[in-house]
Amino acid sequence: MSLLLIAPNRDLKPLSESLENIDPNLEVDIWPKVKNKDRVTFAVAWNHPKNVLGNYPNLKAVSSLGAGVNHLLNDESLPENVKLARLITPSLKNEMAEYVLQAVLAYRHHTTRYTDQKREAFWDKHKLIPKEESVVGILGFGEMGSSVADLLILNGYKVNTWSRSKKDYEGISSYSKDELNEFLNNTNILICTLPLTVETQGILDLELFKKLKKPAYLINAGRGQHLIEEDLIYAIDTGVLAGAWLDVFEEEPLPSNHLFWNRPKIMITPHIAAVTDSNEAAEQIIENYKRSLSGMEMVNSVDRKKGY
Ligand code: NDP
Ligand code: OXD
Repeated sequence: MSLLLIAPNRDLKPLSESLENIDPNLEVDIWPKVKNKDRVTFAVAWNHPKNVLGNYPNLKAVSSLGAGVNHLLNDESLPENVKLARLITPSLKNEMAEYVLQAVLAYRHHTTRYTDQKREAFWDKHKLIPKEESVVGILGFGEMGSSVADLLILNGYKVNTWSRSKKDYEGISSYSKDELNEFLNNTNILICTLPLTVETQGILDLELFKKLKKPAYLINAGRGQHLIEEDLIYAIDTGVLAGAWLDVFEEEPLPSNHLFWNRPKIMITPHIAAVTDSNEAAEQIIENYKRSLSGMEMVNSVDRKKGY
């Protein structure tokens, strides 16, 4: 039996070392070097080549190397009976919360504007965006969204959340799927931590931005395909949005000639909001590997029908 790691363009050495430290008897292959494909029963995948997972006839389960699973569900070669899981670790949740908090603070305190001014040796003051005009709305209240909410509540923000089902959670105003308009009308700073599914693809469009309370700002840490990119540019140019902070893009790496690079009101980070820690990941991978062999339900398993 062997465990296969497939993540081209990613250094998998720290993860394979962590796996070996926990279980020296584990047989680990790193794609594309696979000793015997019939022995592979479990795979860990991130941005894997299309349809490669169908090459392993005895595959029982696949874990994403991150929290998102859209790359796994898009693989048409993956048989229906293969179980899916994802990695959720304490550091992933903390990093996401801190990432979003810094974006909220940078927007309110004009940090990127001052960075631009420094480059030009230009002294100009801007009014802090008051907390009353900084009501936060989080699209998606799962592992990431709830971690973001906790830290923002701790920092004194009013927090609205939107999820498929309504939540009973202290310190937030929860809106369910059919209450999207009300949620938007009460939100200034919109944060996307949704999974990418057929239902959520393209959700961040001009019509949605127009429904936000003014001033309005967007932070997208979900997936690039949530956003209609040309709508964002139009919304910023016409004052519908004051700006945006983006970690994820339709095409990654973001092409060097992309319009976003030259927009001062758009902040760009290279998909680093929360990055899986190898040690934490290894423990969860081994746990799920063992569970998959014994037919037990995996930790952080994915509902293939729901798409997350
Ligand atoms: P979860 O599965 O824990 O939570 C998903 C949330 O979205 C749930 O609250 C769910 O509602 C809600 N949701 C899903 N579909 C809909 C819908 N159609 N309408 C309304 N609400 C919906 O996911 P995570 O929080 O763990 O992760 C979310 C995403 O964040 C990942 O899929 C990934 O794309 C992204 N991510 C990005 C990272 C980065 O570095 N940029 C790092 C980690 C994650 P309900 O609770 O009712 O089911
Ligand atoms: C993830 C990510 O899904 O890094 O974990 O985007």
